[in-house]
This record gives sequence, C-alpha cells and structure tokens, in this order.
Amino acid sequence: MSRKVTDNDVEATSPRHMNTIIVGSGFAGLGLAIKLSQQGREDFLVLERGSDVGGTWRDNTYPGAACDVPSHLYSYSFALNPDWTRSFSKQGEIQAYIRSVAERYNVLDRHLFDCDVQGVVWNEDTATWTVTTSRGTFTADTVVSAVGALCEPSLPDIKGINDFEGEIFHSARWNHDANLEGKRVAIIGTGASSIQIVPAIANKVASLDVYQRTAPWLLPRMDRPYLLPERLAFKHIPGVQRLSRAAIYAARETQVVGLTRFPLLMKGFEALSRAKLQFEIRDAELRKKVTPNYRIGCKRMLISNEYYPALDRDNVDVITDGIAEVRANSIVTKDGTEREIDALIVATGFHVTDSPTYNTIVGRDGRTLSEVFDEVGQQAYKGTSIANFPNMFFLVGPNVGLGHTSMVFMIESQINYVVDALKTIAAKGIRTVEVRGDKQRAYNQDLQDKLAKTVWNTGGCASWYLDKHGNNTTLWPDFTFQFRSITRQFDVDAYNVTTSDALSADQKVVAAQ
Ligand code: N01
Repeated sequence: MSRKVTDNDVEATSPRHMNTIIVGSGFAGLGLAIKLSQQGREDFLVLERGSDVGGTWRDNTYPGAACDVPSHLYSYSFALNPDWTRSFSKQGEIQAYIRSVAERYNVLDRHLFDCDVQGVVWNEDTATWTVTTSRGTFTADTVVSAVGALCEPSLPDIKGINDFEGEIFHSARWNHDANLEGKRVAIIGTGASSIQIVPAIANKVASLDVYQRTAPWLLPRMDRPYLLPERLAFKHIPGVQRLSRAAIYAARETQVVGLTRFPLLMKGFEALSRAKLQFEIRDAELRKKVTPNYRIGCKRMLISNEYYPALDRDNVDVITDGIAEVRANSIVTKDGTEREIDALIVATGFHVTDSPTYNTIVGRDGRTLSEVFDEVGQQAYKGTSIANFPNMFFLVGPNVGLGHTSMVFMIESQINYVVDALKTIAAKGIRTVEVRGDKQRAYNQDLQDKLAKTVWNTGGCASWYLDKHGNNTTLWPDFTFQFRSITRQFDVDAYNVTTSDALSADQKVVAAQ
C-alpha cells in the first residue's frame, strides 16, 4: 500500500489531544472522517488497527468473497461509482472502491494505521477520554467507536481444536499461504461466508467436508456483469445511476413488511427457495439434510447459485451429526465417525453481541461497556449513544443492523446524526453530553415491542441476532427510511448536558459555520 506519511502518522510520545477520535476505518469511520473533513474540521484522527481503510472488506479476503447487496446501493450516496463491473461486486472491487473514496476525499492523512486501540477510559475531572493504543496515548473530547459488528472472529469452543496439527484458520483471516489444492479439507459453519467459500474451493480440493449445524435458506443470486452501454449510461446520463439505486432500494425495502410485520408473507420466499433446492440438488438424501426447519428470514437469507451444486459434487459431503472433538488430523462426530483432514476452515462468524471491545471501554461510573450491557442488555439510544458513556457515539451500534439491504444507508444516517451532534456541542459550548437513561429505556422498550412481532424473534431459529438473554439487540425492526428520519437531527433534549464557559478554538471554527 502506498500512502503519504504525515504529521499524524507518528506515535503519540506524550498524550496527544484531539477534539474527536474515531476508532476504525471501515465504511462507518471513513464516512464520518470524510464528512468532518468536508466541514473544515481538522482536529480529529482516525485510529485504525489495520494497515489500510476498508474494515471488514479489507479483512475478508476468502475465496469467493462478494457482497450480497447490489453495489449501486452498497456504496456511499455521496460517492456513487458508475464503474461497478457487475451488479453484486466481489471483495477486491469493493475494497478498491473504499480506498479510492478515501483518496478522493483526501482523508488518509487524518488516519493513524497499525494502531490498535487497547483502552478508552472516561475522566470526569477533565471531561475527556483517554485512549491507549499500541502507538501511544491520546486524549479526546469525543470518541466515536466505528469498529463495526463483524470485526472480531468467533472461534468455536470445540474439544481439541487447539491441538489440530494441519492448517487451520478463520474465514475472516484467510491464510493465502496455505495451499488447499488436492488436500482433504473441512469447513465448520454454513453461514454467509461459508456458502461463498464452498463453491470457490470445492473443485480444487481432494475432498471437502461441510459441517452444518443449521441449514441456511438460499435464494437465487441475480448477479451479472454490467454491459458497456449500461456503464456508459451510469456515467454520462444524468440521473440514471440514482434511478437504478432508488429502484434497488425500493425493491429491497418491500421485504421489511414480511420480515417485521407479517412473517407469514415470507412463505413466498420459502416456496422459491424450496424450488431452487429441488432443482439444484439431485440427491434426495442430501436435499433432506439441507432443508431448513425454521421460517425463512429468521436467519439471514443467503443468495447463491453455486452452493447447492457444489454440495452435490462427489468430493463434497455435508455432515450434520455434530462435532464431538477435533483431533490432530481429524474430526470426530457425535456418532463416533472419525474423518481425516489436512486443513480446517472455521467459518463460524463473529462476536456480535459480545464484542471483546466492550471490555476496553470504561464509562463515567468506572464500569466497562460489557458490565453495563450485562446488566441492561446490549442497548443504545438510536443505536448511537449509551447512558454512562458521555461524549461518545457508536456507529453500527445496537439495533441498527440489517439483513435485507445496504448497511451503508444506516451508516450514513448515523453519520449525519453524529456530525450534527458534534456541531451542536461546538455551537452550544457543551462540555459533556450523555443520553438520558429514561430516553434510552423508552426507545429500547419500543424497539423490543416491535421486534417481538418480527420473523427474527418468532421464526423458530437461534441466531447471532439474539443476545444471551434472547433479546434481539442487533437488528433495526422497521423501514430504513424511518431510521433516517429519526437521525436527521441531533435531539439534544434527549441528553443531559453540561456546558463550559469558553469555546475551544476548534469549537469556534465549527460554531461559526
Ligand atoms: O457467520 P454466521 P458468517 N459448531 O454467524 C456455525 C456478513 N457477511 O461469517 O447457524 C458448529 O452467519 C453457525 O451455525 P448455526 C453477514 O451479515 C456478509 O458466515 O449458528 N457450527 C453458522 O452456520 C453475515 O450474516 C456477506 O447453527 C458453528 C456459521 O457457523 C455475517 O457476515 C458475506 C459453531 C456462522 O455463520 C456473518 O456471516 C459474508 C460451532 N461451535 C458475511 N459456531 C455479504 O455478502 C458457529 N457455527 C455482504
């Protein structure tokens, strides 16, 4: 990666103070950095543990990695890309897009890369956060956590797995040095990552054992390359790309009715998925094994035209007996069968409701975020602010997740809210701003009431959408334009505020705008 080395690209030798620190530079952190920079703000820094922008799209380089939301929607509204080569882009093209946007908006010099944030602790006396990192200590008036929900790989707690002697790696940490060609390979998990990996490697490996705990529902992937005339139209005819984006958005939003209000409507998707299964898998025994036993939509609906045909190959087996233990060179299932393997791919998802980062954030009363969540459940106000954590905002926080459409839409809504919050802080000379507990509770009660009716809660499956208490603390239970509407303006009345007499220099700049 080539990038400019700047004043910001140096260790903090003594606590270095910033007005705002953003942690993480995926779609969320980078988008916020661009918006702040467009406001003329300079006193902010993005701390990123990786060596580049991109977040999950930088990290997930497994074979077959691609987006299951069309690219014209899965991109920033302020940086449309007429050059997408196909309707659903692959990882490399998305990562290149994110990087090109960072370059175009000139915010790379506001980043400190290879900077692992280890602790974020509130100081009541100074009303600042102390941010300890692998590259020195910082203080900040405001911290925005933009680490995302899908950043910490979750490794399965299976007996003996640490003693496996062959190649073993998580889907999000793909080992490109490991040569799987002609090897006996196993993969644990059949989620969104696995169903992309399996067809990408099935014809290269000697054998592939797919360990399935719960069968996913699959729908057709309407993916195709864009024709040159289409790309020229996107580029040169005003409004064509916006229209295409709006059409994709509207089509996807119609799913909300079935997902959140009338789960029975999802039966149409089930019929389509069953027909696909019938058509793509010849072996009746295998069909039975991979037929889901819960309502479609309860877990994320997956799209692939290649997964079932890959499972139907002679060198691929789907194993549903449950794993008893992993040995040095094999996996033993609960029925006692031992299958030898050379390599093991762990496609078991992420720590979503129990992120390790929660242990590193210490709030106003000295409790960590994980301690607070243990008590009240993982919750926030508008997915963005959490009582006991003043002057802190979360992007992709609790209950802003989606399964049916673009997360970038939700992220941009939150960015707008946070930018307005920072402007308000500056304009009003606010020293501390902390969401009121009653507002947060009422907001979450309303969310949980809505969630009770959704297919995610009623569809008869276990999923990472639910926390250990069985509450859905992950998904947004309404149309995404409703979320856009409630994040349009920072509602300072929902917050406890203290003010300082003097505005800082940076605040004056923003207040003057
Ligand atoms: O992870 P998952 P993922 N023993 O959590 C199984 C996004 N994404 O990396 O269903 C055995 O979905 C688990 O089984 P079960 C997207 O938001 C997007 O695939 O819990 N099995 C499941 O089958 C997605 O939802 C794209 O019973 C174990 C699998 O592992 C999210 O990332 C592409 C196990 C985990 O599935 C995560 O997807 C890829 C155990 N101990 C990912 N523990 C796009 O295209 C877990 N499993 C945008």
